[in-house]
Amino acid sequence: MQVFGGIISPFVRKLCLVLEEKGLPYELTQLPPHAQDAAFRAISPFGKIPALRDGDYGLSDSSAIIAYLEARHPERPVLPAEACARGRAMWFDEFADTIFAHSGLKILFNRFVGPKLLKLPCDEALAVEGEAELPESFAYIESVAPESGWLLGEDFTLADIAVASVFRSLAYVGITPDLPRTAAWYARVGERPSWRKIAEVEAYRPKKPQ
Ligand SMILES: N[C@@H](CCC(=O)N[C@@H](CS)C(=O)NCC(=O)O)C(=O)O
Repeated sequence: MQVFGGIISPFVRKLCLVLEEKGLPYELTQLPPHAQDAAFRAISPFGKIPALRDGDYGLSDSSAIIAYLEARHPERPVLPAEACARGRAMWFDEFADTIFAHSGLKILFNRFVGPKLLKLPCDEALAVEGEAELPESFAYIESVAPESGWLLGEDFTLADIAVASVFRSLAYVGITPDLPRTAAWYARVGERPSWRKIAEVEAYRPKKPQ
């Protein structure tokens, strides 16, 4: 399998963490959104990252891809089978992507990815807007963060992966979880072998040719 997208994206990281948790081999081709790579564009109609190629099959959108992987490789699940828990897992995924990351990316893009990586002008007003929105997400996460274990109980699931992945992206702009239950849960996530593996990928920066 081949994953397209830069690991700094919470959605790309989420997908890679799911692949690691499932023990599925894959190759990561790091590229930015809208990259003019033909193999990538063939499977990401709007140029968004991530996208996945699996043999003849191609798909974009992290949540769609994870639903596909879960159906194709149900062993070592990241989604619970029980109906209420499955619904909650999808809720956390949706919350992470469309509320938490929606605010966080305003900051990440305008203070880091845009100006530092893509050499694009920064919209500081949008970053400030994201900063004003984030406390609501932080308060919500703190209200559901468990004293021990994971967001859905005993099993580590997509719920934990999706929310933690947004926090990891926010670290690029100096934002870390500081509410106590959230910080303790996030530290536990950081001990997962899957997380450590992705942290190594994320720490590696290929040198530019001289
Ligand atoms: N819901 C999508 C979101 C993907 C997404 O928006 N990725 C960003 C990068 S973090 C992107 O490609 N942005 C470019 C764009 O929106 O045109 C997913 O989960 O994959």
